[in-house]
Order: sequence, then C-alpha cells, then structure tokens
Amino acid sequence: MKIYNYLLNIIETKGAVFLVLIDPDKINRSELPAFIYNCEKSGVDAFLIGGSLILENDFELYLETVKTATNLPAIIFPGAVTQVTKLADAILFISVISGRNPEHLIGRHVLSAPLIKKCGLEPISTGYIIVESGQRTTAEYMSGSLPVPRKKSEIAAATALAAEYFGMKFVYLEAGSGAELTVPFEMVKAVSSVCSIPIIVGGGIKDPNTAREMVNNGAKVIVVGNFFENKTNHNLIKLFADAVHIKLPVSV
Ligand code: 1GP
Repeated sequence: MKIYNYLLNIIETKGAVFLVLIDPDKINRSELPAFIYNCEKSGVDAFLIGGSLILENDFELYLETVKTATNLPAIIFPGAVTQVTKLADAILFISVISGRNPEHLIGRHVLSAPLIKKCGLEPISTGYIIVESGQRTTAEYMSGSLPVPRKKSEIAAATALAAEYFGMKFVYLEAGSGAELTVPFEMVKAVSSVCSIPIIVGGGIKDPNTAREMVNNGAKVIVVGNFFENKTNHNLIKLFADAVHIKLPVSV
C-alpha cells in the first residue's frame, strides 16, 4: 500500500495528483533522463509507464533507466502480461469494467497475479472505464470493448459505483491516448458525485486549463502522455502541475 498511500497523501496535501504517462514506444530510452529530470523539477508526482500496445522489446531495461533517473514512483500501466517487472514500484491492476470482454475483466489478471506476487510489486486495483472520444482508440480496440457513450454519464457513474462496491482503489475515466476529445467534464462530475474512491482522468488532455477543470469537477488524478511526446511542449509541464495541484500556491 506504499504507493497507493503516497498518492492519497498527495491528493490530501496538493488537491490532486499529476502523473505523466511514458510510452516506451514514443520516448526513446536515451531521451528519458533529461525528460524525467524536467518532469521532476516541474512538480510531476509520479510516472505511469506502459500502454495498450508496446512494441519496445526490453521493458525491463526501460524501467531500469527510469528508476536510475528518478526517485519518484514508477507505476506500470499495463497493456500485457509481459509488462510486469520488479523494477517498478507498483502496477495499476486494471480491469476494463466498461467492457464485457472476460479476458480484460479477469482473464489477463489470473495470468499476471502470480507474476506480480513473485515480483513483490504493489498492485493497485483500478476499474478502467473507456469513454467514447471521437475516433476509435487503441485502448478500445485492444481491449475489444465498447466505450461508454459520451452523453451517458449515468452509465459511467453506475459503473464507477460498482467498482467502489468491488473494493477497487481507483476508477480511471479513459478517453484513450491521443484522443480527439477528452472525457466530458459533466461525466467526471457525475461520477465524482456518486463515487467516493478517487477518480483518475486521462486521454487527450492538451492544456493546463482542461486539467484544472477536470480537477474542479472532481478528478483526483490527472494523466498526460501524448502531449509531452512532443519536445516543444516540455516547457509546459510545470503549468500543468500547477493547474492540477489546486491546493498549492503557484510558485514562479
Ligand atoms: C492514456 O490516459 C492516458 O491512456 C493519457 O492519454 O496520452 O492522450 O495524454 P494521453
């Protein structure tokens, strides 16, 4: 529970957590130290490492490079059983609860649970709700599941509540990496009004104001990945962190 408690503590002290998602296929290993240093000094709270489809074949080496570069937690965001390594600090143990595909509801979990135990990794049980976001996303396609329609916030809220009753630790409202449209604010609000477990929101967030608005509507963890895969956006990391950390005064 070490990393989970670390995240809860940040929610308590800073208002919300800012996570940067690093997709090993998108950020070259040689560029990691500089990028991670920049994130760390800009106020990023932890890293998610992974993605729905990863072609980079040395996940272990990638994690080792991340861990050498930072003391911030590296949390696996798994797309496959091959993305389990003891070098990480924790793993989001994700069940795609918006879908009805048994493989992604429980199948992969049965295969990965013994590996996670063997590695001594902290599993953080997460109900993953894929939300319609314009075009079809990799998360949607790879999980073989239908997303929740954008205008059906009540479905997302009922699904999130079911996750809470299952004892899950987080609900993740996911528009998909590089999504055209983010999760609607109304949906974040509807979910946060019925559900007392913290809500992670990610997918298609490209500006600090959107990140802040997600938090204002009840999100407790904001994930940004795609936007920072473009180096010209790296100077904005701090603005995102400041926007997410609503309880902290903005520093210069
Ligand atoms: C994707 O929610 C994450 O799984 C982050 O999305 O890459 O669009 O920021 P982006």
